[in-house]
Formats: sequence, structure tokens, C-alpha cells
Amino acid sequence: MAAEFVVVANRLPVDRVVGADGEETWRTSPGGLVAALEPVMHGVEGAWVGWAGQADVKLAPFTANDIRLIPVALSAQEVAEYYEGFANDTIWPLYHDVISAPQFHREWWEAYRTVNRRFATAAADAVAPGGTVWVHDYQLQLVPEMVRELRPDVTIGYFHHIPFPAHNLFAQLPWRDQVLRGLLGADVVGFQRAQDAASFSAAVKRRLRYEVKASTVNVPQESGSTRSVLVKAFPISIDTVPYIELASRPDVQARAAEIRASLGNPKRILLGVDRLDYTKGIRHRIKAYGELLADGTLPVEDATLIQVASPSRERVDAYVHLRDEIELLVSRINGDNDTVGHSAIRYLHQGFPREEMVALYLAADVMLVTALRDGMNLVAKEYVATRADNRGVLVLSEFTGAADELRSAVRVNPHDIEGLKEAILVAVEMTPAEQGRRMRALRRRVIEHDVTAWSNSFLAALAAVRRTHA
Ligand code: GDG
Repeated sequence: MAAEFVVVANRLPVDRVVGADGEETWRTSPGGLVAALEPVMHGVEGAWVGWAGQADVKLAPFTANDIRLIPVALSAQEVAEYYEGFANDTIWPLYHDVISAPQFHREWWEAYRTVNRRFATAAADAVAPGGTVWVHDYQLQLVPEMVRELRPDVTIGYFHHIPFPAHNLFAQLPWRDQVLRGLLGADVVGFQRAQDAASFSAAVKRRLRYEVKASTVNVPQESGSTRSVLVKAFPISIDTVPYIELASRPDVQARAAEIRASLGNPKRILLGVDRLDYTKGIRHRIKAYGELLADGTLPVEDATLIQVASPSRERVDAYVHLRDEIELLVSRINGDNDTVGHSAIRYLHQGFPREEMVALYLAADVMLVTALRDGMNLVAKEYVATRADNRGVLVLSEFTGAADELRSAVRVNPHDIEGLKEAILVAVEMTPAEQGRRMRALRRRVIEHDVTAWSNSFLAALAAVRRTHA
């Protein structure tokens, strides 16, 4: 059955669950993207093309929670070269301003092309005549052009979840022109920030010499005419409802109180929640906090930093090194500052269920988001959504997409350790009235601009293109 609306993402929105009897089932993973797209997927005939997360497993299309899923198989070598290699060790560091050195390998690029072709073919086979294909993220930048070649009748959207770098950095990529052409296969290319859209348009102008007028790129066609591509910011958000509901649940609130008590009820709990990734500025945050303890500004009995660092990309070298560095730093700070009854940093290299994450958000007086570069940063928005009592302070790096919207946060440049220390102190000492003033403004923004507003605005842009095709 052909689908009117096809989502293409690296991962399928399901996790494999093996029951006690060894039977395999699939559970929809509770991501924001699934929540945002569910109404659209169910409203029309929808399908989702993606990898099931395990190498060398070939699966036939199946349906889970009423979503038709079309698995794309990857070999172990393709996982190593396309996913861990080109996506996570070439594009990821390059697009996050070269915080870690990108690795350029021709075999990885070949694997990226091969796998992008496989995703594009699966999408082209699934989509109905005149249907819509929405491609997601940096693992699949060549898919829009490949789908267009196979299916010129369909409308194609692409959303880029991570930053797009300035041209002088992007220009390092040996395959830069191919990537630009790949993305320009879409009718709408969406970014998190206006700055990302501007960087992309500038790269298109400089490298391909295509005409760019405001937010439109005119792509020359073989016929001599041009095809226009809309390049624009569509800042992503969260599904606020489950966060607000969880935060109002008595058992979750009791768990938050239990967390505070188990830490000895310090005056202030500070919290960091990140995938363990070098873009998130975890080292900078811990260093600044450690210096505040060391110079006596923040007495260790008064404060605890909880750092959740969920395991991520553990087979990529840069992540192995980062983990070593952070764990050395944490144990040094704890060794220098802890008392027998109190720990400066509670470091958790683990993933937690969402209930526990919300209990942590509720337990935290100060949320530290100090990314060196981040497309959006949903953690910042989740913290804000849970703070229904309008208490708590968000410290937010200006290098996140979220900083464009969450103007009432305490802004920081995480590279400036002195500035970061000052911001932490401002947050720790902020009066309840000032917390309330800022948190109300933050909550208003996040609740009004939730993930449904995001997907609606992107889909409206795609629908406008479709009308011009008709
Ligand atoms: C990319 C871009 C952009 C984390 N640990 C646990 C857990 N999480 C959840 C958080 C949040 C999500 O993972 C992380 O989202 P972020 O936006 O913070 O960061 P990335 O993973 O880097 O996401 C980013 C995003 O795409 C969307 O476009 O904002 O800039 O880099 O939802 O809560 N969730 C649970 N347990 C954990 O241990 N349950």
C-alpha cells in the first residue's frame, strides 16, 4: 500500500523488546518526533523508513502502534563506516564547529552514499504518487536529491537537527558540493536557527553559485528553468504535555523530595543532563563548579551537582577519551572537596526512565546547559516545562538553538570559565521573585511553541509547495 506521507530518519521510532518467553515485540520509543508526527501519520496513510538499530538484521515491513514501519538493513561494516564513521566522526564534529577534529575517510564517504541510496530507494518505493517525503537529519543529507531523481512527482522536506557550520569550516569537507546538492533536492530545507539557514545559503552561493533571494534558493534545472527551494529556520520543541503531567504526579514529586533528602537536603541542587558528548560543555561546567568549591565561594555542604551523562557513541574514539577526561575531573573534584557525609558531584553515567528525569528536574534549583554548540537542546525546554511552580533557574549557553527563544534564561559563554562561575553564582543566589519573573516568561514560550507547533509550521511550508506543484 503506497503511503501519502513518508518519514525518513536514521532510526525507526521503535525499540525491540524481548519478552520472558523469548518472543520479540516492538515498543514505540517515546521521542518528541514520534509524538509530533503521530497525528499526521495516523491522519493519512503514513510510513516511517529507518534502521532498526541492530546490524545484519533484515526485517520485513511491519506495523507497530498503527505506524507502518519500513526497516532499512545495515551491515556491521556499514554501521561502522556510515554511522559511527561518516555521520558521527566526520559530519558531527565538523558541523559542531570542529570542537573535536573531524576524520575524513573516502571509504566512509562511499558507505554514506551507499546507505543514503538505500534509504532513498525505500522511501521512493513507499510513497504514493504526488505524496510527501520528510527526511530527517545529518545522517541522510543525500537522500533528498536521490528521492527526487527516483520520484520527481513527490514533495520533499528535509529538517536538519544539528547546527550548519560557517562556510570556512564547512569548506573543509572534501565532498562539500555533493552534500549541498543532496540537500537542495528538497523543496523545503529546515534548520534550527536563522543562523544555520544563513550559513547554508551562504555555502550554496559561494560553492555552487546558485542565486539566493531572501529565503529562496533558485536551483538551475536541465530545462534551463529554475526550481525554488525554501531555506528557513523552524526551531524544534518538545511535547510539553507528558512533562507537565509527570511533574504534577504525586509519586514523581515524592521522588524529587527523596532525591533531595538522599543528598542531605543541600541548600542548592544543580543539575546537568546530557548525552556524554563533547559538544555539551560538560567539562567546562564541572571545571567552573569545581573552582567555586575550591575558592570557598560555594561551600560544599550547601551545594550538590548532579550530572547525568547518558552513555553515547561508545565505539567512537573521541567519546572514549571524553569519558576518561570527565571521570578524572569528577573524581579529583570529589576527592578534594567531599566530606564523609557529603559529595560535591553525583555523577551518573547511566540512562534513566523519563519519570526519573522529571523527578531530577523537579529536584534541581539550577539547570546547567553549557553546550559549546547545540542545534537546539531539548533538555533546557524540558526543565522549563516541568517547573509549574515558576521556581528554578535555567543557565543557558548562548551557543544553543534554545538561546534564541529562551531569552529570560541566565545566558553564558561556556568558554569563559570566570563568566560561567559568575552565572552559576547568580543562579544559586537568585531571589524567588526574580526566578518567578524569568520562569514565567520561559514557560510561556515553551508551552506556546511546542513540538506540534513546530511540525505544523514545517508541514504548512511543505503543503504550500505541494499546492504550487498541483
Ligand atoms: C539532537 C541535537 C536537538 C538524555 N538522557 C536521557 C534522556 N535524554 C533525553 C533528553 C532529551 C534528549 O534525550 C536529548 O535531546 P537534546 O536536544 O538535549 O540533545 P541531542 O541528543 O544532542 O539531540 C539537539 C535535538 O537533536 C532535537 O532536534 O535539540 O541540538 O544535538 O529529550 O531528555 N532521556 C531519558 N533518559 C536519559 O538518561 N529518558
